[in-house]
Amino acid sequence: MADELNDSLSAPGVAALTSSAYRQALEVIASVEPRIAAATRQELADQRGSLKLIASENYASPAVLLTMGTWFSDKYAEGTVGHRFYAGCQNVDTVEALAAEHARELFGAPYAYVQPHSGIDANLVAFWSILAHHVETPYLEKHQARNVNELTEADWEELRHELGNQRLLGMSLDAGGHLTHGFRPNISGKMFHQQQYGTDPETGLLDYDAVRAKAREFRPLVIVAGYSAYPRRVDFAKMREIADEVGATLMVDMAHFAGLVAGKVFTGDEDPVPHAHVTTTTTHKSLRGPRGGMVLAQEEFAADVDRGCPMVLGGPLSHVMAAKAVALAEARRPEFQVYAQSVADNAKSLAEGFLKRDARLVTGGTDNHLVLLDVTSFGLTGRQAESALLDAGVVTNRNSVPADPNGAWYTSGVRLGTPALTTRGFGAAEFDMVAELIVDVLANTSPVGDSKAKYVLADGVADRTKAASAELLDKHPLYPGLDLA
Ligand code: DSN
Repeated sequence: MADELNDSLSAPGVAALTSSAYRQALEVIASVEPRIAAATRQELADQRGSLKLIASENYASPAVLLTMGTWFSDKYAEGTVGHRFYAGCQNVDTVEALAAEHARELFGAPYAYVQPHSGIDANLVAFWSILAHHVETPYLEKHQARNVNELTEADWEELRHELGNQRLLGMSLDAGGHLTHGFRPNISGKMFHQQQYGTDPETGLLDYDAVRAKAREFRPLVIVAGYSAYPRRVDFAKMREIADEVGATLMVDMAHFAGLVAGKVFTGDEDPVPHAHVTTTTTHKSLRGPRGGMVLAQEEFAADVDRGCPMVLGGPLSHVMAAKAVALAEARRPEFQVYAQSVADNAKSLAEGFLKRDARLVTGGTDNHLVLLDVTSFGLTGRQAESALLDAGVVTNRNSVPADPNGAWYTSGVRLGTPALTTRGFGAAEFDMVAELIVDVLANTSPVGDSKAKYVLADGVADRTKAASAELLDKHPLYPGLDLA
């Protein structure tokens, strides 16, 4: 059972200490703004009482959460370890160096940059460091300039034009890619000439020959691999081979599956870190850390990645870097590997639970932490399914399926992930029951007229789902022993 987080919280003394810490913290907060204290209590109650299946969410340990609430929040520390633009950063240096060391050791990465505040920040740092590496640095060298301030206005205009005319090839949003992988409305789709690769229309699987053909034709500077809603593993060795063949830099965004990499579920060709030139991630999804981002890089990109601040970032969030260090230390424990394997095993059980009840899954299954349920077989849009499930206490998010006829707002799918409930200790049998509850809700939901949003959930279904969920949730309480009363 992968509930080591709950076990450690229930250890003698720890639950009492955590309860006392939070009770007192909430009293202090209530003395200034009681409504925030009340909302904080309510959020815990809501999270405890619902089936959280959002694939990008998790529950961080109390040690991680408590680390974020300190005076490190008050410190400015622009720059890098030992090289800051502000005085008095010796303790921030300790924190940042430790977080980076844990990240390097955990992922076997030559270099780790732990300052990005989020996933999009991490991707922006990666994009600009790749541009700096391939475009800006040679340009400066050609003009014998140390930085852009030493260029003439005309040179700078030319460099700006070159920086803004590079090509990026990423996975399309409806195939499971992310907004930041070249989606037109996102800055990544505006700062690069972008093209997208999709998945095979029959199988829904990545077709490496098609990616190779597109790369040969388009000759991108950057190929982005990684996904937010693709329920399968990726062969990163093959993606690197394609990148090398066309002289591109391979950037992998492992935000969703970093926990599976850290937990050694994805190894060899499925581990992006040794294959990518630059790897980005968030720290709060399957990795189970604080909300934030991180960039890992091969040595040749380290100096450029290190310029994240001031290139695209402001002052680092030192309190969050401290919490990253704590979370990464947790992920280096052997129990984390047990957790990560359970996340993948549970996703398989969830998928099988759907398939045996005749529900339709994109790609026909999963081999990572998520399942993409095509809800059109229930006669619903993703929006209707998401809302009906929420009425029944099941928290999910609607998601496009490949070539989605309902577009990115209404969608035709619901994405479900196992990281959060696995942290609570749910196992394969419980995930089979979760599939049963979801199929029951969707089978009892009907669209209203032609609306893509309105629906009716049959009487009694929400109540019976909540009652059945409550039994599962009570068996695996969130933060057991944490008592705010
Ligand atoms: N919002 C995240 C997700 O849900 O996948 C990605 O940015």
